[in-house]
Amino acid sequence: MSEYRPAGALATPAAERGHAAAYSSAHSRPTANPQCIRQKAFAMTNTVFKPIVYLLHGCPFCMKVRVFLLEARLLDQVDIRLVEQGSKEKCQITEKLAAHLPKVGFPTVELTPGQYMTESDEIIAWFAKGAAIDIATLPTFQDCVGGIFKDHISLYRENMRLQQQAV
Ligand SMILES: N[C@@H](CCC(=O)N[C@@H](CS)C(=O)NCC(=O)O)C(=O)O
Repeated sequence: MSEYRPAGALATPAAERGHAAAYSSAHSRPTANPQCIRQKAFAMTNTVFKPIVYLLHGCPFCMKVRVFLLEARLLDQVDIRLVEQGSKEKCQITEKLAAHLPKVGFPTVELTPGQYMTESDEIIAWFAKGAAIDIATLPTFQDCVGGIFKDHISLYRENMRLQQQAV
């Protein structure tokens, strides 16, 4: 499993970014000059992939991940895709994720292109490790996990059990 590195750590050094930007404005048309081709490839391969975080509205496990990202100040390092239960978008995303996962669930994160992780606690641990954050030092997250999320999750599980008994 590759490690998460905050986007700032992955970004191209400023001097190189400037070089790439200068190149793209000065050489917007294709050219056969090998030096230009090398520079163009450099510019194209240095885009930063933001992990894609798939969340389901109202899901307590998804909210736990979101509160962690918020308090850890990592929200701008990820691309959040929030879907509604029963929506067409949820069906499309579930279909897309099913090609990569034995069982689709929310939250799910595409960590790097084609590499997926489910399970809220593992997702949180992966981001925390990559950003060198000790989750014990996040008071709002800890308060939620020990309080409202715990209650919400046990109600959610009880509701699921009751629904299964009813069929
Ligand atoms: N153990 C998982 C539980 C995740 C879970 O049960 N998510 C529910 C939503 S709250 C889910 O994905 N249900 C399937 C669905 O709605 O399609 C975690 O911690 O991430």
